[in-house]
Amino acid sequence: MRAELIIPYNARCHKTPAGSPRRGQYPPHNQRTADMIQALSIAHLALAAGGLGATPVAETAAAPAAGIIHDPEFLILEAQHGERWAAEDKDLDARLEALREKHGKRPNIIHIMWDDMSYGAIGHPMLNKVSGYSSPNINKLAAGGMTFARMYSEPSCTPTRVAAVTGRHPVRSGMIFPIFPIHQMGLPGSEVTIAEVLDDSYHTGFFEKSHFGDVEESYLHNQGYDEAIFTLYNQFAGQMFTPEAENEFFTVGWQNHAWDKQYALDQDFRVLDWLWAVEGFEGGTTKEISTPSKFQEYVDFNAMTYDRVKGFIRKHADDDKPFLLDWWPNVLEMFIDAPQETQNGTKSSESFARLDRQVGEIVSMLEELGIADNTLIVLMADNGPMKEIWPDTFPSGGIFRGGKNDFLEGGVRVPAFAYWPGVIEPGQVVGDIVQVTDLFTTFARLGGKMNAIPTDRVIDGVDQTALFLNGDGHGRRDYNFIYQGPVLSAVVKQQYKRHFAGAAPGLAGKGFFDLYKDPREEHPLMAQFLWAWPAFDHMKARHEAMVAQYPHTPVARTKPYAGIERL
Ligand SMILES: [Ca+2]
Ligand SMILES: [Ca+2]
Repeated sequence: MRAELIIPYNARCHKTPAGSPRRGQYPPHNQRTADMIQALSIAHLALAAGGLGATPVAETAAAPAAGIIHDPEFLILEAQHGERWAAEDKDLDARLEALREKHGKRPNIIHIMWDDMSYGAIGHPMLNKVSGYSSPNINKLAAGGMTFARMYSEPSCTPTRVAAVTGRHPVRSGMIFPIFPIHQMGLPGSEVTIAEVLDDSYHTGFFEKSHFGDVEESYLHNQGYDEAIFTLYNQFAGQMFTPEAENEFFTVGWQNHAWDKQYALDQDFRVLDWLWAVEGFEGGTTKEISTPSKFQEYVDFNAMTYDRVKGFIRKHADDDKPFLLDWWPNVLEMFIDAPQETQNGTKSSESFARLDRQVGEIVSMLEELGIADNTLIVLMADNGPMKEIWPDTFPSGGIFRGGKNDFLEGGVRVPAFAYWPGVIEPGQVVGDIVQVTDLFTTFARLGGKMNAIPTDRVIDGVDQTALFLNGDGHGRRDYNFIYQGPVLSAVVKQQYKRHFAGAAPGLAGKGFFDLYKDPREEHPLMAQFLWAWPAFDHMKARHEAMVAQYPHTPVARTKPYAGIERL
């Protein structure tokens, strides 16, 4: 089946591109600029011909993005802004080159991403006060760098993490839900991670929580990272599959004494021989490092990986090659045995006090090593708060409605900051939309490896270097597709959002929101948004046409724990 690209139609314009529209298509006689017609026609012809190949798009794309297959929504923006972006990119390249000359290498990149936090929970002293705790070190970074007002994650752990390292919505690789022991699945080897893109240009290290699964091809050192010490699953498996958790009713039926042997015929239903964290080096062996049988072992693993994070920075600080450090810590500790240090007192806020201190230590260390001004730090949560463990979670609600796994803003609008002294101007709050996939593309650009991004698949991540370096209003996307698992549940465009989940067929239904007027998505509208009904329909149709052209690939499923030397 041929995919159809629905091109925006603007009746005020009468210019027609070469060629006449095919049946079933909207006539492409749009546009505000001749470029737009040209780019969309090329995109459309390429789609109709059976593939949106690298060559035709390259002719119209801004140089740094050449060859990358983007969602049609980006092509529409590029057609309208490509000329301006190309000029801006030239300037950005000159600035990045000047930095490279100054420091003798491209920038180090540190991506710190933790779990399950509500928007506004950190980074702002007033909002700290609202919840009765403080994050002084991250607040300082926010004040000295950039706060993202519209950073979108995916709605849960595994999906966001996959999006960050592959630059693709996780639905495209079948990584659509959090993976637990023993799911026997993981990130397919065919996905190209940011570590594979940066390859030999960077030292690449991955530390602490991957959540990418338990099959061999998903191990991070098999996905391009030089050095990786990481959990196959999440921070709950590490502390909830313990006697302490069963005693506290956080876990039911896991411990051997808990279940009725008399009637349990299937002795293999509960798989107890599992494995949590491993260590590996690219091309080397994989070793089990920790599978906690009690809570303290979980704490010890986290402390050990933090030491390894600092060791990784020290080891590569003076090297000719820059480094990419993905430190995705297990923050939450459910059995803290220490004096309460926040007024909030939840396990989430008490645990986060430790990460805030560690972030402060990392920044001090970069300063002492003299590499702070050649290091970009991006800090963010991976999704909204986990309401299921209330009151141990960060305050749910807050500015947005919803939490982890919701397509509501509360599930996917996360606290996020970037810090790069001397490059990112201090004290900025940017309102441009950023999606977590954009980090992949932006890091590739900063690393000088845009040409290593695969061109045989859709890349959702947009290069946001201009936003990082030039600030508010210089972002390159005004849209976001919000998936829950395999379902496209909502679409955001500019300040508007449409819920597709739960909509009855046949009418648009009351599913439109103005996020400025109604950030909590409490007042669904329809009549006021009749103008936007077709526009959102077309966005979704174009996106799905591209999926038909580049179908999703399945998650990797095979025997778990292959190649691991057990403890
Ligand atoms: Ca999470
Ligand atoms: Ca790979």
